Amino acid sequence: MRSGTVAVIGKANAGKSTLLNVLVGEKVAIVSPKPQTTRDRILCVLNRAEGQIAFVDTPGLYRQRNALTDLMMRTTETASKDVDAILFVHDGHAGLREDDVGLMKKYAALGVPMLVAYTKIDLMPPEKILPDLRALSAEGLEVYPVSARRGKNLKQLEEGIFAMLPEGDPLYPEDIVSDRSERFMVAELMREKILLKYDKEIPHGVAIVVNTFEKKENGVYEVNLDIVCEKKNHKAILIGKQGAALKETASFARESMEKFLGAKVFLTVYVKVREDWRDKPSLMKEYGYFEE
Ligand SMILES: Nc1nc2c(ncn2[C@@H]2O[C@H](COP(=O)(O)OP(=O)(O)OP(=O)(O)O)[C@@H](O)[C@H]2O)c(=O)[nH]1
Ligand SMILES: [Mg+2]
Repeated sequence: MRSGTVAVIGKANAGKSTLLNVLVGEKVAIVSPKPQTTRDRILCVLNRAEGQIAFVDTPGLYRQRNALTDLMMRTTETASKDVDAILFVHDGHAGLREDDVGLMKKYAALGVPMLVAYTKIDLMPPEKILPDLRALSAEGLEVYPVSARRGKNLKQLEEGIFAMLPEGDPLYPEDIVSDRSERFMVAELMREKILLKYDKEIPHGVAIVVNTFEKKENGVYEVNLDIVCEKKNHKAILIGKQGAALKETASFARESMEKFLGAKVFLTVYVKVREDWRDKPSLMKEYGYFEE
């Protein structure tokens, strides 16, 4: 058997979390069309007859802009160390630039085996894909063209990853899919719906604080959470006219939580303002963003 840990690295919005959700067959990380969706490292585990892959999803590589993104980049740097292999995810549809290749080579030089998942090929005509694959191979990179959305070439990718891992027994119990709690996922699902529903800086300036997460005797989950935003005018937009926007977003989130938990959810949500919390380490810590 082979087993080991694999850091999943790539630019923001490349499709890392989507690929992991599809590979492990469960929603372990939220996904959105906006960059900077993932803020924490998330461990998720894939068990096969060949062995076990423990993936570490990471925040996408992104220009630093505040204390939060700075912490996110450090999280990714740390996650790329002390692993058995790196899976570099590249969004093929976004094009292949010199700095993309530079970034791949930087991680390939870290001294652990690496392969490139060239993803979103479902959005591309084959004549666009082939030259990129050739260019990457010419740089000495091992590359797999895949589509998480269409489930294309994932088996080959998996085999490629197993081939990089050392012989050994599984590192994690086989019934564990992710190291994150239900409470964490519920907060993340709320954040995911905010990423999908609101524009510009609003979702990036949101943190979720879960005040209550409790399963009642009748099987219903009682969830009470705060949406913390960083500006007064963001609060007004989040709530909307007579609370309509918030009501819609919360009900969208509740449906997702119910699907995830497999039970009814009674959700109450409040919006709070904490001016520029993303630049205040003490508030960041309060909201769960700190160095482990
Ligand atoms: N068409 C298509 N879209 C994809 C595919 N994989 C991901 N996407 C979309 O790409 C967007 C970004 O996906 P994520 O999985 O959130 O990307 P990420 O790399 O985790 O992003 P960060 O967490 O922000 O770094 C979402 O809108 C996904 O639906 C794919 O294989 N095909
Ligand atoms: Mg992600």
